[in-house]
Amino acid sequence: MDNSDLFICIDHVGLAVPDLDEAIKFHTEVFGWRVLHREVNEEQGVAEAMMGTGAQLPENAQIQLLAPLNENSTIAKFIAKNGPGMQQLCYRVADIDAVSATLRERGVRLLYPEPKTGTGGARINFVHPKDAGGVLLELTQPGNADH
Ligand code: CMX
Repeated sequence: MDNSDLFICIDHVGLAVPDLDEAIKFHTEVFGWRVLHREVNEEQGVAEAMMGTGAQLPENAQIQLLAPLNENSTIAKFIAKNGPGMQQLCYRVADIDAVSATLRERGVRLLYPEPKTGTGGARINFVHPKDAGGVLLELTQPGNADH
C-alpha cells in the first residue's frame, strides 16, 4: 500500500475519564465542546461520548471521552495506573484490512487479529504503544451510523 493512502486524518483523541457525565459537563461548560454522539461499548468496557466544536467539520478531529464500565475495563486500569488523561490517538482509514496488512508487513503489532466494533459501528484495531513510540494508536474505518 502506498504511504499516501495509509491514513486519512486524525479521527479523534481519546481521554480517559472517571465519570462520563462529569467530563461532558466540564468539556461543554468550560471548553465549549458539544456532544456529537454517545454510546456504550460493552466489549471495550466503556461508556463514551464524541465531542466536537460548534464549527465541527467531518475532517476535524473529535475528542472522545472514555469512562470505564467496570473495574476490569482497560480504561479503569489506565486511570488506576496513570490517572485521568490522554489514553489514545486515533487515525481514520478508508480500508482497515489493507492498512493493517501494510503495517504488519512493516513489523508493527496490532492488538486484534481482526478488527472489532468501535464508535458508531466503525471497524477498529489498535497498534500496541510499544510499536508506536509510546502512544496507543487506534485505527478506525468509520461505519455508516452517526459518527
Ligand atoms: N498509552 C501509552 N502507553 C500505554 C497505554 C496507553 N494507553 N496503555 C498501556 N501502555 C503501556 C504501559 O505504560 C506499559 O509500559 P511499560 O511496560 O513500559 O510500563 C505497557 O504499555 C503495558 O501496559 P499495561 O499497563 O500492562 O497495560 P496492558 O498491557 O494490560 O494493556 C493495552 C495495554 C494497550 C494492551 C490495552 O490498553 C488495550 O488493549 N488497549 C486497546 C483497547 C482500548 O484501549 N479500549 C478502550 C477504548 C475503546 C475505544 O476507543 O473505542
